Amino acid sequence: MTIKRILTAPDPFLKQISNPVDSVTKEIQILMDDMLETMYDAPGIGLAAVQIGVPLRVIVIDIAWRNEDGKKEPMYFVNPEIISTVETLSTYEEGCLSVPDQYAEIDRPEKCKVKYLDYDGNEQIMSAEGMLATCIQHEMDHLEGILFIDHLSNLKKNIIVKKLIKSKKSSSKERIVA
Ligand code: GNR
Ligand code: NI
Repeated sequence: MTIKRILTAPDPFLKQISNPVDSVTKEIQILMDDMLETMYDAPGIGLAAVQIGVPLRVIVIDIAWRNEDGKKEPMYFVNPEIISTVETLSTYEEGCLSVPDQYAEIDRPEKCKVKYLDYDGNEQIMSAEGMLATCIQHEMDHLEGILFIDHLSNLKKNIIVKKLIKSKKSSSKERIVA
């Protein structure tokens, strides 16, 4: 397994729409293994393939592993589709590995039902709520080229994007000095 570099905004690569996977081959399973290792290393609770430079409709999530017991419960979603949501919204403070060190409260449907292929290529339907529902929707957004900051006002979004550009510039200077 390999830890990959995570792309960060405003990289235009993150804006593309990811392509469906034909079938869950060994190659796709290796991609999912690498995504999971990259996510645990980051550390994060979810990752979309496009974040490591692969524009395919593949997501990994583990909302359990950062709890006290640290038990890993990885979930794999290939070609996920949200088939229903409830009208009630819930608010979570979201962050994103592609928007480092920035957080904002985002409203999303509190429950969703998602259809997908699992690690073995079998079709599954899962009902999600709470943090898992939020995370699934955050990752589904990545597949459409959408970041959580795209849900904010232009004013708030611009402030964050400027900070990201500034911190990218200073970290590239550090590399030259080093
Ligand atoms: O690690 C992550 N935490 C998180 C917190 C609240 C809502 C969504 C997330 S997903 C994020 C990892 C990430 O960027 N996935 O795309
Ligand atoms: Ni993200």
